[in-house]
Amino acid sequence: MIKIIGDNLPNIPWENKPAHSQAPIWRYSKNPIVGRNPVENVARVFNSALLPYNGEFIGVFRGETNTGIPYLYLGRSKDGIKITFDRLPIKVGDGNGGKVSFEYAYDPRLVEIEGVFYIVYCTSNHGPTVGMIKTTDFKYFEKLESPFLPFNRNGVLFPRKIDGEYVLLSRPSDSSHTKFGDIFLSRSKDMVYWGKHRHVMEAGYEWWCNTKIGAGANPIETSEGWLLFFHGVTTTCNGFVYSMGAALLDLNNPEKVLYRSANFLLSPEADYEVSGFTPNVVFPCSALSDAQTGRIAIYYGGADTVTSLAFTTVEEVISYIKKYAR
Ligand code: BMA
Repeated sequence: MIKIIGDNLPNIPWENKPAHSQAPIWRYSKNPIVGRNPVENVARVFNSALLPYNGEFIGVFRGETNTGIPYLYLGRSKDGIKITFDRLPIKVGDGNGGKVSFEYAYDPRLVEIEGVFYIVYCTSNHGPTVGMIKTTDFKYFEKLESPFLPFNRNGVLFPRKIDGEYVLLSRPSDSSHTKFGDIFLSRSKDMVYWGKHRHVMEAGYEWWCNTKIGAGANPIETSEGWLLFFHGVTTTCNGFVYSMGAALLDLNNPEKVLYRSANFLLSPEADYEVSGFTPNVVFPCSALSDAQTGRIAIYYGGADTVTSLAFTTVEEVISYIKKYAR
C-alpha cells in the first residue's frame, strides 16, 4: 500500500471521484471556489496556496488588483473551500522595524518548516525572481533575502530539511513570457545562501510540456518518494497552454527523478480553465494531504482568473504516474 508520510488532516476538503471518471485527478463539482472580484479592489484571485492552521485553513493568495498589478493577500477558511480575504495586501517588514514595498508579487507558495511559515513567490529585484517571506503568526511578515538573481520563477520549498539543508526548486527564466525552462534544485543551510544547484527535470519530449515546466505544489512525502505536481506548457498558434503533470523524486536525493508521467494529469477542459483573462491555464500552487486516508486536495488557478480545487488519492496518482512513466 502506498502511504503519505505526514500528518493526518481529517477536515481536508474532499469529494469522491465521479463514477464515470477515468482520470487520475477529478475537479471539485462546485468549482471555482473563488470567482471574480472577491474583495474590494481585487479583480481576480488565482495561483494561490493554503495550509492547515489551528484546526482551520490559512492561505496566501495572488490578488490581481484593479491596477492590474498583483500583490499577496491573506485569506482564512474553516473548510478549505469558502475563503474570506483581507481587504488589503500583506504588509511586510524588514526584520528591523522598517517596511518593505513591492513593485509586484505573485504566484505564492506557502510551506511550514519546523514551525515557521515561508511564502515563496515571484517578485522584482531589477527583474523577476524568487522572493521569500517568513512568518510564525500570520501577523508579522519578514522579508528574507532573495535566493536567486533574476531571472527566476516558480520557487517551491520542500516541507522539511533533507540532510540538514533546506531544499528549493525553481525555474530559471527570462524577463518576460519565458519560452524555455527546466526545473532545478538548490540547497541552503540558513535560507540565505543557496547553492549545490542541480538539474531535476527538463521540459518534456511529450508535447503537452515541450515549451517549459515549473514546480507547482510543495512536494508531498510518500513511501514511494516525493510526489511533485508541476505545470507544463506547450505553445500553440494561439499561445501557451498550461497543464498539470506529476513526478516522483527520490526521498534522499530529490534531484533524482524516479518516475515522471508522460501524460498530463489535468489539462484545460472546464469553462473556467479554457476561458478567462489568460485562456487555457491550469496552474497548481498547493496541495493538502491526509496521511490516514491518502486523500490529496490540489489548489490551482484557472485561466489566470479563478481559484479551483481538484482531488486524488496517493494510491491513484502514484499508480498513474508509474503506469504512464516514460
Ligand atoms: C506564468 C505566470 C503565471 C501565469 C501563467 C499563465 O508565466 O505568470 O502566474 O498563470 O504564466 O499566464
